[in-house]
Amino acid sequence: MTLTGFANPDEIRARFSRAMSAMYRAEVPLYGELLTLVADINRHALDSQPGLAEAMDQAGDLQRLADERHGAIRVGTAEELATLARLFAVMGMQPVGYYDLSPAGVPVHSTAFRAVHEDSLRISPFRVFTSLLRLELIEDAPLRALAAQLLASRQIFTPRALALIERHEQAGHLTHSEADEFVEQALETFRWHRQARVSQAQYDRLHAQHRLIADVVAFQGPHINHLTPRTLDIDSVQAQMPARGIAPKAVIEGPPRRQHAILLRQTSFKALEEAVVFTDPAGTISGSHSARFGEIEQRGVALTPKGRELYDRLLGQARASLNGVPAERDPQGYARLLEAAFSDFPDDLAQLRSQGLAWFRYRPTAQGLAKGIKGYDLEALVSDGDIAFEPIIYEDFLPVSAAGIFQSNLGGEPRIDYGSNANREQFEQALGRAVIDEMALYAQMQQRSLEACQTQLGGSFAS
Ligand code: OOG
Ligand code: NI
Repeated sequence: MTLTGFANPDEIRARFSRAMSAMYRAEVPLYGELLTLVADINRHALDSQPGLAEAMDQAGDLQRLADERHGAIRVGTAEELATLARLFAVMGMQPVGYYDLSPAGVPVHSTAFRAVHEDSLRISPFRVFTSLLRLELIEDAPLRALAAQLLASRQIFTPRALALIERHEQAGHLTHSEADEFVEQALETFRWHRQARVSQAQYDRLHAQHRLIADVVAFQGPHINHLTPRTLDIDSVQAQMPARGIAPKAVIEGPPRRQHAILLRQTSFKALEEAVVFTDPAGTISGSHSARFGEIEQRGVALTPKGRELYDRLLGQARASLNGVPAERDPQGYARLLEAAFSDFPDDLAQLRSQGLAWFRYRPTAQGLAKGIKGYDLEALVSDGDIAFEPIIYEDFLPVSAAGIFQSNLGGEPRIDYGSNANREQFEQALGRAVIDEMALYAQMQQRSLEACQTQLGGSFAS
């Protein structure tokens, strides 16, 4: 606790993330099993790869690892989304990026709430992938009306949570005891509700339109649908999951395995078929709903727009060479296609840097500090060993991967063709503000590290 009377937003976020994890662990026991597996494998990776722990420690990436996770929720209305943005702001989380999932047959668009500054990310990188249901993509008008009416009549925030959000906006901070209460109250929004707000018949109609619509509309709130720990070796976790009673999806989403991880690799598993109670008289009718799942991810270096373009192109190439056969049918074959396509992507930090494909954080070495250099150019300082560089970790998500995660957890139902309906403007209007461009954030991080080098070494250098 600090000496001031006010709670630090980064601390509130760290505590909220821990509280969410404890709640999800109690609700979804398989998540606890997954955490144990990931911790074992991370420890093994750190023990067996010389230099890894030190490199991660240097980058400020080691301390946050055990506590690192993202979650996901889905909301139904503009007001719910805008209020969530205000709730996350109390914890120093802002909306970053816009993701359109409609091309994958999922009627939502999304953003990720997260901290944006490296100092805050080091304290807690907790992120929440947040999707807004797009009722306008549902063609069945009576069903659309039912969904709209159900959404209009629910309140997903507790009165006290709303009061504390307002308090934070007016005062600019919360006291420690208000922050304690805020964490407790905010958590209520993400809790699972066994009692549905619809009859069995209504649930069936919503579900028949799209499982996701039933999930968003039929319940009291946007239950957290997964929490994802970060692993240092996703292939080992994937291989060891079955022995722990966890059946992962067949294919790891994202780039192939590499010497130097780029962006994000993810795999998920279906966690639960949950008992629910419908509103039919006397609550006699009960059924089940499956929404909540587990996921793991491995994060690597963030790519520049040029690197991202190359990634998108090579991924597209690998997928095109599947010739329409689902990757799940031959995971090994797909892994080979992916590796072949990505042989065109340099797998060497110096190359990634010199070709401008990835973002890096720079810092003066002991040698550089001892010399106290002035006026050299950055490349000379790097090649002389006066300045070192390390990868900036990717903090965001990937739309193609997210679509794969959505699809595998929605089950094998036929895909609805919503076409491509990106509408960032409409999303931002609902959100009540613009989303932040993630590339600008990475560029700022890199730039701040260069400026810190200049301050520490004395003088300035051309970059
Ligand atoms: C979100 C799916 C996307 C990820 O990590 O890409 C996602 C959802 O199912 O609500 O979590
Ligand atoms: Ni996820």
